Amino acid sequence: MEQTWRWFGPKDPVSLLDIKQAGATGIVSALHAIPNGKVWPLDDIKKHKALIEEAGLEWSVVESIPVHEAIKTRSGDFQSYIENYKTSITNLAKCGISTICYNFMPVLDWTRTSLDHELEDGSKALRFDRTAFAAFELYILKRQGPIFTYTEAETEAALAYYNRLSEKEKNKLTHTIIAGLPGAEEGYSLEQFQAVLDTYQTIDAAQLKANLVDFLKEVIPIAEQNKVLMCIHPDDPPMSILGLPRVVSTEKDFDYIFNEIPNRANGITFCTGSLGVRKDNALLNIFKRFADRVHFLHLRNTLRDEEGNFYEANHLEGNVDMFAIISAVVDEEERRSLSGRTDNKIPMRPDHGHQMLDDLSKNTNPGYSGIGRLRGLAELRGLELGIRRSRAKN
Ligand code: CS2
Ligand code: MN
Repeated sequence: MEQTWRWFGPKDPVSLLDIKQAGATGIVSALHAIPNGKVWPLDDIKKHKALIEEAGLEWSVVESIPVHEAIKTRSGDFQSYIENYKTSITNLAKCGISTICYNFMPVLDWTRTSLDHELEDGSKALRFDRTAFAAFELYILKRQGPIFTYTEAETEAALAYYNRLSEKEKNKLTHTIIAGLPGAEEGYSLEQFQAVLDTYQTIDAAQLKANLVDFLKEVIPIAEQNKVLMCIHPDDPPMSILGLPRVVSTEKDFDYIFNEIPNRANGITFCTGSLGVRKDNALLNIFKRFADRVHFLHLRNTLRDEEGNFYEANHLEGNVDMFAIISAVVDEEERRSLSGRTDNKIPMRPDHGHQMLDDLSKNTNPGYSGIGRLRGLAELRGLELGIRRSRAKN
C-alpha cells in the first residue's frame, strides 16, 4: 500500500512536515478554497502541488472534488456544473494527478452526533447515536415532509433525550450535525438546512441512482481519456438519514453502479469504517468482488451495537477484521503486479483517528488529529509488513 495522509492545506494544524515525520509519503488533498461547483484552475492546482512537493511529498489523491447539489438533484444549472467537473478532471490530469475521490451523499457528507465521545483510556472518538440523531430531527429541526422511519419507541426515546438536553447541548448537537465536518464542503443554518432537504421531496433512491449514473456517463469517459481513476466514497453512515435516499451503501448499490458503467475508471474508495457500520455488509466479499476497481483505501474501524449506534474504534479493533482486509489488499496488489499493472500500490490513508495525548489540548479537525492518525498509520503499516513478511517465509 502507498501510505498517504489527508492534508487540508496550509491552515491544517497538522503540517506537511508533521506528515513526513509520521512516515506517509503521499498526500490526499483538495482545493478547499474553490467554491463547490467551480472549475479548479490549472494555476491553483499547480501551486498546491508545489507546496506538497517542496516538502518532499507527493499529491497522490484528490479528496474530494465535491459534487454540486444541483448535479445530485439534476436541477437548475446542473449541466454547467458537470462541464466544470470535467474541466477540473482534465486540469488535474494535466498536472499529473490521476486519482479522484468523491461522494454522492445528498445534502450532508459524513455525519456524527458526537465529536468528543470519551473512551475508557481518556481519548476521544467520533460517535453516531441514533437517539441523539432522532432528537435533532424530530424536536430541534422539527422536520416536516417525507415519511419518518422511526418507531414509536424510538420517537419516545428521542423525546426523553431531547428533554434532558440543555440549550447549550442542543446547539452543540445541531452544530455537530449540520455545520459540516472536515472535508464536507457544505455547512448550513437550520433554515437553510430545511430548505435543501426540501429539494429532495420528489427524489427517491431510484431517482438518485439514475442521477448518479447520468453524472457518471458524462464524467467517466473524460476521466478515462485522461487516464484518471475516479473512486466513489460510500455513504457514511451507510443508510438513509433524514428521509433522504442514499445509494452508495451496500454491495447491491455497487453492483448497480458498475453494471451501468463498467469502465475501470469508475472505481471505489473502499472505506472500511463507512461500509463496516452495516452488519449486513460483508466487507471482505465486497472488497474481493470489486478489488479490481478499488483505487483508494480508507482504513478505519467502527464498533456498532445492536441499536445501530457506533463509534470509531482503534484501527485494529472493532467490527472490521483489518487483518483479513489488508491480507486481501496484499493479494490484490500481487495480482496487479503479475498482470503488469502499474497501480499495484494502492494508496491508503488512516481514515480518522482519536484525539489523544497532545491532540486533547490542541485545536484539531474532528477525526483528523495528528497523533490519533499517527497511531492508526503505525498500526496499519505494521500489520501490512507482518502479513508480507510471514508470506515471504512460507
Ligand atoms: C470522511 C469524508 O469518511 C471520510 O473519509 O472523512 O470526508 C469523506 O472523505 C468524503 O465524504 C469523501 O468524498
Ligand atoms: Mn472514509
